[in-house]
Amino acid sequence: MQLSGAIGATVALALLLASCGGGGSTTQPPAEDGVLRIVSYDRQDYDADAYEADAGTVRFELSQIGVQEHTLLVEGLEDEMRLVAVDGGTDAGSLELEPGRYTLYCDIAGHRSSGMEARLTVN
Ligand SMILES: [Cu+2]
Repeated sequence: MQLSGAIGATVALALLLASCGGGGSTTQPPAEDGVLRIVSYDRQDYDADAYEADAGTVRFELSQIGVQEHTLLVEGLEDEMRLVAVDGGTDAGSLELEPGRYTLYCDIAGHRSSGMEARLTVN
């Protein structure tokens, strides 16, 4: 009785964590039109912790909800693309990417260190 109660509580906790948006281990694929749409929020986070795309020309679109300005860069490719989203607007760009793992981040002071970073897996 006590044991099954403990298991039930563990399952409930796992379900709660899994359903909790934003902080999980979700991987967001590109939209149907092939564009990888990324939303940034005032809580200094993107809408997913991980994204994926197909190798070749990867098209990015950064949008913003809230009042803070946010950017999107790919680590190591900062000279090739820097998207800036401000005042609810969007910014778009593209990169030629080989298969591999990349890191996306916001370069506004303090944002990356407070968690504004995400993985990008290119297949
Ligand atoms: Cu930011």
